[in-house]
Amino acid sequence: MKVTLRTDVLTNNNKAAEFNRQQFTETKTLVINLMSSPGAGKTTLLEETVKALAGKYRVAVIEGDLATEKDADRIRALGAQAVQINTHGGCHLDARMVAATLGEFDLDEIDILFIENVGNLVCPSGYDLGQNHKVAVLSVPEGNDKIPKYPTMFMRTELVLLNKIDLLPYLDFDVDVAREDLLAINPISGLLPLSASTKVGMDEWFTWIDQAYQTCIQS
Ligand SMILES: Nc1nc2c(ncn2[C@@H]2O[C@H](COP(=O)(O)OP(=O)(O)O)[C@@H](O)[C@H]2O)c(=O)[nH]1
Ligand SMILES: [Mg+2]
Repeated sequence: MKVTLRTDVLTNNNKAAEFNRQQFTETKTLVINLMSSPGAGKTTLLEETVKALAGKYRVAVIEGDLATEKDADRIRALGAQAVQINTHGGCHLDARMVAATLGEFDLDEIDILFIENVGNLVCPSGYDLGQNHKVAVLSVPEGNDKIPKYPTMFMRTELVLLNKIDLLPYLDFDVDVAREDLLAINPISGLLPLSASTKVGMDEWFTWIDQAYQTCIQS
């Protein structure tokens, strides 16, 4: 019985994800679903990304959190449109929650929509939101064991941003080991070390976005 219910939930999610994907495809909107544990630096990365892409792309953000508009307010402070979803206890966004926000956006006027998922290394990975790309953020203080311990998150991503590399001199984290662990469970995902604070590595992230956008509008 429990298995049937879960199947229904995912089927409904997948229908909503297809609806979202259709809207995004028709309007040629690049959509990136950003996932990580709480505090890895998703919003900080998005703040720096919104600032860097201003004038080049029209960027909007969906923020997912259990409560508050804090992250949406951080994005709005930069002049970009942000819609906050509060899950009221839910540990991930689902495609229906995203679909319910789409009326608030004019997708024809948006080039790139970032979705900051709820901070959690488990639940968000199982839910298709209709995005073009799933990107995970792992941060240096979380330690080297997280990729092997949370494989469902890292086996489904196309890119892992290794954030807070400015802290490498102070913490016991080996970037080569992270690269090997990721390769073992997901040979197609890249690993990009960067720091949203010092901006080291951020240009490669922006280049990745450029390429993803070109692929999106040509498809
Ligand atoms: N040292 C360092 N701290 C960072 C970096 N990126 C984010 N932080 C800090 O990490 C904390 C959590 O960041 P936030 O963006 O809110 O994480 P989120 O919960 O994943 O959205 C904040 O105190 C940020 O200032 C970084 O590259 N280096
Ligand atoms: Mg955040």
